[in-house]
Parts: sequence; structure tokens; C-alpha cells
Amino acid sequence: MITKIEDIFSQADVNNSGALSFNEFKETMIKESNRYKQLETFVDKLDDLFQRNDSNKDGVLQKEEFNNLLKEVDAKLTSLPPTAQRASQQGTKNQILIQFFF
Ligand SMILES: [Ca+2]
Repeated sequence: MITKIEDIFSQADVNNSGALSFNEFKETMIKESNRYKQLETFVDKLDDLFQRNDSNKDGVLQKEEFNNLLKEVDAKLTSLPPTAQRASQQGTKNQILIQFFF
């Protein structure tokens, strides 16, 4: 799980700055939502998600902040209907996150 987050983070961090700008974050989420339709729910709320998880308010997402954001998305996915809920009965939340993101 940690490795996956590291992977997705470093892929998203195009300029290797160690943090994700809003554009880098947005590109990543849109790309993932093309593969995982469940994420489309979040695409129009990316700005809100980003702002709320930018804990130190420096305008970029550090890895830890990105990690927290994914946890928030994960928690919300478990409240989504049928497919997501079936998945949640079959595995841990982390496994669900992997199913939706990777
Ligand atoms: Ca930050």
C-alpha cells in the first residue's frame, strides 16, 4: 500500500518537486477516473479536496497530505453503491483503494 502511494505520488509529481501542485494532482485524478469510473464523483470536487488536505496551506500537497487525501477518498468510496459496497465486504479499505486507483 505504502509502495503504491509512493508510486502514484512520484508519477504525479512530474517535476519531482516532492509535492503535488493542483495541476499535477488534477491531471492524475482525471487520468485515474478514466480508468476507474467511480472516481468521476470526485472530479468536480478536486479543488475542495485539495484545499482541505493541504494542511500546512502552502498551496501544494506533500506526500503525507496526499496520503490523507487518498484516505478521505477511500472513506467516501465505501459509501458508494453496489459495486463499491460489495468490494468493501470482501476486503480491507486499503484493498478497495488499490482496486479503484491501480
Ligand atoms: Ca501542503
